[in-house]
Amino acid sequence: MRVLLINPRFQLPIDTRTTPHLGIAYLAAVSERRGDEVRVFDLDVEDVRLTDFVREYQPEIVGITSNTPQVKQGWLAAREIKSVLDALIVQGGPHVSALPEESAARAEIDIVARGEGEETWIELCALLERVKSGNPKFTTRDLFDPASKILQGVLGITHQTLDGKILHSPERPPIEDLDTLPFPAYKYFKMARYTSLQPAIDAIEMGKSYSIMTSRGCPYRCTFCSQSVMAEKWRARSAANVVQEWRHLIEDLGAQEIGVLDDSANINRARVHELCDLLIAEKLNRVPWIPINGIRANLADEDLLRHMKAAGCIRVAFGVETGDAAILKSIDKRVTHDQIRAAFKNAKKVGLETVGFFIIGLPGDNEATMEKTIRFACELDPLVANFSMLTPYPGTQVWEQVHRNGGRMIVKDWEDYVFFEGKARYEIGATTAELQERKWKEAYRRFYLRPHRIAMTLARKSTWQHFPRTLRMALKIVLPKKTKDEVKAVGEETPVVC
Ligand code: B12
Ligand code: SF4
Repeated sequence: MRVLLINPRFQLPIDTRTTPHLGIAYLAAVSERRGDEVRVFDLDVEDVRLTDFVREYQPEIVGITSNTPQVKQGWLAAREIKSVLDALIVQGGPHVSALPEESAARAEIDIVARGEGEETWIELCALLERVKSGNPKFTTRDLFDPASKILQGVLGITHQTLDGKILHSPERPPIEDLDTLPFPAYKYFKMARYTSLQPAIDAIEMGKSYSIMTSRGCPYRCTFCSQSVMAEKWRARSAANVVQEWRHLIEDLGAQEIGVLDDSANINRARVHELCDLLIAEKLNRVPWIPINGIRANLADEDLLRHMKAAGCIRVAFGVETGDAAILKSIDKRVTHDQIRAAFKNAKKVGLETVGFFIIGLPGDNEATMEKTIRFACELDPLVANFSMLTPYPGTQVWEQVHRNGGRMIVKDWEDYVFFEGKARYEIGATTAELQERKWKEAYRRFYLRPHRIAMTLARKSTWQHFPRTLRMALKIVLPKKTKDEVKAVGEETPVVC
């Protein structure tokens, strides 16, 4: 089977980084293992037209990934492909998992794959191959004839039949043993065209950066987090399997920094200790790594952090979210401010750099609670404080709150569901757009323009090594807010947020 996997175009207006898409890399790997011919087309880095590529390659099945800001570009890519040939188009990813009917109802999308995708994807590839093989006159329409039972039994999909009915098959259970998955197939990506995931490397500009995911899922259900559209069950790869991939990234692919993408890597501390032991024993701790999305503060004790540091980790992030105890409770973060204080203190004590993620504009936020968030950020004083204005994503509890309790979305276009700076995305009650925008700006100014922070920034080697970026960051803090279009034009950068 000729398989094509697409990452639709979507460069963040605030961010010029591009990284290979791990979900696509996994789908490529399972297709390769099935014996398919595979191509990856990442519209963020390609310089040929999609239609030209498709005309030449003639894919039989196309998989398109989509988070919320990408979904419209995903539909556009699908339309372009359908204008050239009749390939089966499958759309997957967080956005369509939250709103499967929206995509399934579109003429250019044949099937929506909900949730974790590897098993659904290879099942669809195998099914298509089987149906096509005995039938030279096959068209993709044949699959959607209401009388045909071809798609029956494929778990985790949504599609529209020819008579206009949208059908959802039952959920697919999450993959139990993640060690059975092949390693992500980066060989299908034009690696030289990607930037580093985040500037973890002090000495090498645009060093080679790779990602790894050592566990999937999250047992927590924070009300603002899109993790809720994916499997709740937390599953981890064995330390040995992770280290094997780690070695492959460093020794075969030349990784100079590694981003650990787990939602909550430290749910099982014993596993992290085991992983650290192996990284040290196998001398893989020479390459810096960062758990970029943060680890759980309530599970980050001094011992664990010290071990992580010895194993090559250079920086840890914690989702702090708010300085107000009642809001912290209301977002179901299941952590206390004292646990967060202890985590930052311990991380600094063992010599790790720290990042704090803070949210301005959670439901219930007002001037006083936002003030507490800014003060708490200053008290914790991480190396990087990242303040984002809340974006309610479909499928999250805050999305429901906004739509049920008289909130108002300010952004209307899926493409605007990004953390572009300076503009509130929604308002509800006392959490007005004006207040969010004012306090967000104030948060950055007050955090970074304290005298010891200015001195610290000037003293850091990386400030001067990445001077253009540092300057852009500094301007973000001191200049008046830009419109979205102006931000898009500038291509400003921000610390990692996801
Ligand atoms: C790393 C990461 C980033 C990185 C890199 C993105 C990249 N190129 O991969 C950076 C920092 C750049 C980033 C940016 C953003 N991110 Co981000 N990011 C992540 C993170 C932490 C890991 C992604 C990942 O690799 N997952 C592992 C792989 C295996 O999973 P996957 O990609 O989802 O793919 C699986 C399934 O979704 C499915 N699947 C996906 N596509 C397809 C296609 C087909 C055909 C099939 C069959 C199946 C399928 O199968 C795959 C394998 O199981 C996720 C959280 C998470 N746990 O996934 C958030 C997450 C994807 N990000 C999110 C968001 C909101 C963003 C931003 C919009 C934030 C912003 N700054 O404004 C931007 C958008 C950037 C963009 N260009 O589109 C949300 C998405 C919510 C939504 N409704 O779309 C998530 C879910 C975080 C969260 N919990 O809220 N992100
Ligand atoms: S914010 Fe973190 S801990 Fe909370 S649900 Fe999302 S991934 Fe899990």
